[in-house]
Amino acid sequence: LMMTTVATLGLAAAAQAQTVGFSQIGSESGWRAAETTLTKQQAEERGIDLKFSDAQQKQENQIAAMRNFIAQGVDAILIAPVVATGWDSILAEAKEAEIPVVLLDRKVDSSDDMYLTAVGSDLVHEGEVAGKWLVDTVGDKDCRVVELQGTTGSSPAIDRKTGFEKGIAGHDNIEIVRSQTGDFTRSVGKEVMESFLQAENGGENICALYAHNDDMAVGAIQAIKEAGLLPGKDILVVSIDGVPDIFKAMSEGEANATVELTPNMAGPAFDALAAYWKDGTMPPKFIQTDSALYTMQDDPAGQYEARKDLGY
Ligand code: GZL
Repeated sequence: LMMTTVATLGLAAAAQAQTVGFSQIGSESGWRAAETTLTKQQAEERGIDLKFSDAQQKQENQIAAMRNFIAQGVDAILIAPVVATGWDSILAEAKEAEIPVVLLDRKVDSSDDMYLTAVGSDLVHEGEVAGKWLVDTVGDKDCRVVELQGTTGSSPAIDRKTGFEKGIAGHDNIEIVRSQTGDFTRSVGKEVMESFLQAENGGENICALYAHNDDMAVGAIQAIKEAGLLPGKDILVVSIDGVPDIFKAMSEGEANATVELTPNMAGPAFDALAAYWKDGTMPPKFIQTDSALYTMQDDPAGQYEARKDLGY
C-alpha cells in the first residue's frame, strides 16, 4: 500500500510540474528587472519549469518567442506585451494550440477572449494620482510641466498620459508644455530632459517633471543637476513605479512623489494558472494590483531600505 501511495503522489507531483514560457520585454528599467527576478523566484518555489526569453524591447522578438513556446507545447505563456497592438494572430495561434496566455503589467487591444487573464495596475488611475498630487502641491500657482512618456504605443504610455491629464483637468494654471517619449529608460530620459531644459530657458521656465516611470525621472534628475538647478525644489519631480532609487532621490530631496507599482505580477498569474490547470477554473479577465502614492514625507529612506534587496 505504501509503495502505491508514494507512486500516486509522485505522479500527482509530476503532473504538477508545468512548463511555462515567459516572453519578457527586456530589462529597460529597474522595475522590469525586479519583475523578472520575482517571476523566476515564484516559478522555482512552485516547481514550474520556466522558459525565459528577453525581447530587447522588440515586438517581433516577443512574437517569435511565443511561436517557439507554442511549438514546444508549453502549458502556459506569460507575456508583458511591449506595445498594445499587433497581437491578434499570435494569440490566435496560442488559442488554437489550447495554450493559456496571461498578460503581465501591460494590456493589448486584442479581444479579451484571446487570453486567460491580465495582471496589472490601473494605469490610468496611476497617472491621475500623479496629476492630483501636482494639483495639491502647486495650488493656483502657474506651473509649466514637461512630460517624459513611456514606450510609444505601450498601454502604460497611453494610459498614464490620459490619467495625468484627467488629474490636472480644470486647473488651467497647470499646463503640459512639452511631452516626448523617454522609452522608460534612464539614458533616454536624461537625453530628452536635457533637450527640454535647453528649450525652456535652461529650465528656468519648468515648474515640474512628470515621468511615466521612475527610471526616466532618475535620468532626468541627473540632467537637472547638470543644468545647475535643484531637482525636487526648482523643478518638482513626480513619477511612477516605486523603485528603490526614486526613494533614495526623495530622501536626498531630489524627487517629490512616486506611485508604487508592485513588481510581483507573477504571483497572481501563477495562482490563476494553478486553478485553471487543476479544474478549468476561469479567472476574471483583469486582476488589478494596487497603486499607492508615496511622497517625500513618507519615510523615503525607510522605503529605500525595504525595497533595495528585491531584485531591482
Ligand atoms: C507598467 C510597466 C512599465 C513600468 C516601467 O505596468 O509596463 O514598464 O512602469 C517598465 O518601469 O518599463
